[in-house]
Amino acid sequence: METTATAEKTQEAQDFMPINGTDYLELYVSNAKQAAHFYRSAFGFKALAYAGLETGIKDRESYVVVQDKIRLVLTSPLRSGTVIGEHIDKHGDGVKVTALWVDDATHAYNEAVKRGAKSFMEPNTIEDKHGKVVQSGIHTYGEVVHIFIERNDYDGIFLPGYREWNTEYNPEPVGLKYVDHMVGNVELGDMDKYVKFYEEVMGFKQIMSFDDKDISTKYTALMSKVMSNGNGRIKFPINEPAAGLKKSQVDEYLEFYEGAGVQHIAVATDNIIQTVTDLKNRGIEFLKVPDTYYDALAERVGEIDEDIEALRPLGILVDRDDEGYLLQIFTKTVQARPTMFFEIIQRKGATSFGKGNFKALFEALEKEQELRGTL
Ligand code: TYF
Ligand code: FE
Repeated sequence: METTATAEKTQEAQDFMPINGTDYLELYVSNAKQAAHFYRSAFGFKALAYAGLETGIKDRESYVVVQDKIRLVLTSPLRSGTVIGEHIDKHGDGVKVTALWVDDATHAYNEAVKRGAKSFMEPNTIEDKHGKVVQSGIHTYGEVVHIFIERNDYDGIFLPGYREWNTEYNPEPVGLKYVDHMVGNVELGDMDKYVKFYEEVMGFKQIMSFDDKDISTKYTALMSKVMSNGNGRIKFPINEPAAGLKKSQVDEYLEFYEGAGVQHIAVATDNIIQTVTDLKNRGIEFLKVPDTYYDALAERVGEIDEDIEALRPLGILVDRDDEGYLLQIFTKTVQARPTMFFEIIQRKGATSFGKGNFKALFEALEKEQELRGTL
């Protein structure tokens, strides 16, 4: 009994910042109305909520779309000279907020700030007739922020301040379930600073690391460390460019985003063949690896449930680790600048990130860079 209680206490003490999952991701974009249409039409999200002129907000407009556990907030300014407008002018469209669902947003904030986090938003309560939400926020790499959302006393559609967004146009979902991980690109030399940030300020642990020996092609080199919270629901790999022959994909991102930011959002499906088929039919473009990748696949990954000949035309990649295997594929970048993209991932036991695919993937990325003349 004694030991159990002590073990629980230790566990609790270690996880001073329990997080239930990703609450929402907010993107600052130049045309939220059209972006929302894209995420509904092409990515299978449904209209959920709206805030803007019709809810009494004068300077910005937000559309919220949802697919299973994934919520995206798409926000644009409604006039010049706003903070959001400045963000878009500098970075183009991109992720501003990673909101984390917690049971106590005041506690999360106090613990983080006590440990050195820079405050973005002090704890405050927002309310409507559906209840109340406590929110708070801290800065992370670049201009990205983490907002803590405490919503245990709220049963509204999204957040106070938003109204339901009713529309008859809601294309079929494509089977996206939840955010598996979200990757940040940081400037050369900054990786360890942010590893330390996630360890010390948020109580995360480094669960994996890749260096330029694992991930180098003829041109690209990068280093990556994967940070995870206690229950594993939040995984934030961090990439840093490493010296390579030419400009790496991380360098290209940093140049066009004009600083550190979110590089890719990996979303999980439990039927990647169907999901990718649907996404392709709706015009989403994916990176393509050479056909020879599939000739060597069976030998590399062994027995898998899927027919390799079904994966080949879709360009779905496979990798195996000690615990199982995973299937993954990467979209081309999804906005004007060659910055953010999506990963579609299906895990069949594997908890890793597809190290065995890095070489083929980065060579495919370099082909895109070559077309842009940025390699
Ligand atoms: O999240 C990951 O680590 C994998 C692989 O620029 C990856 O999705 C790593 C870096 C990168 C693209 C993909
Ligand atoms: Fe990934």
